[in-house]
Amino acid sequence: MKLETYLRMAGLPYETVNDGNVMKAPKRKLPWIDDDGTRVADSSFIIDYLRGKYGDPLDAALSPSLRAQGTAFQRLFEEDLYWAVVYTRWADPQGWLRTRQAFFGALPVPLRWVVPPLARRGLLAEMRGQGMGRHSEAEICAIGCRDITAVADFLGDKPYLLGDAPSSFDATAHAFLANVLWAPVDSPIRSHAASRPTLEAYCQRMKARYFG
Ligand SMILES: N[C@@H](CCC(=O)N[C@@H](CS)C(=O)NCC(=O)O)C(=O)O
Repeated sequence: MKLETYLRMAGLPYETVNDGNVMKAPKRKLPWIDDDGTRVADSSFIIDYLRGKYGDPLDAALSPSLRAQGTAFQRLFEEDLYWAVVYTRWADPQGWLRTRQAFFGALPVPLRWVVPPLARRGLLAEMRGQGMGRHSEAEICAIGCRDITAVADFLGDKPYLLGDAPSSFDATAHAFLANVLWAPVDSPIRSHAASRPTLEAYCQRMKARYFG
């Protein structure tokens, strides 16, 4: 969603191929792109590549200070809130029911029975390796809620994360906030995000502008 948001923000045409097959991906993670035969993996490296090839219509005018703030919030989303969201989707039993259906519901039997527990085991092991998986549910939700508070306080009444104009950092912010707010997985993190109406308004603004 981050990359699709960026592509729309930058006005770059694209076609999504959503076969969910990470084994074809250069780094065994999604997303990756094929641009006229050039394969690039990882959303941030893809955006760097696209900037280099097609120009930088979004961030060219950002001051170093704004860039630094954008980078710090990007890390908050991608390296911290990410793992709290992984917990709500893959570890929490109610969230897992939703995730299993959404990710694996279309698989034929017996894959539909065999693959989900293996994938879940892998995600739980990654969570533990990263460190988030060692915390209690209450602690993980407290971490996620603190991230949400920081984003909402920083966004304030601004239309976009860094001010009046959208920047590439909004691609990350929109992707993560909309996923917390709108994916059908209930959690204290989601309730906390919903309690800050500027976040919903921000996601609606981005959706109307780029996914209208
Ligand atoms: N830093 C990477 C993160 C990519 C990532 O975590 N992708 C997940 C889906 S959201 C994935 O492909 N997971 C499959 C796996 O780990 O096997 C990026 O922004 O592209």
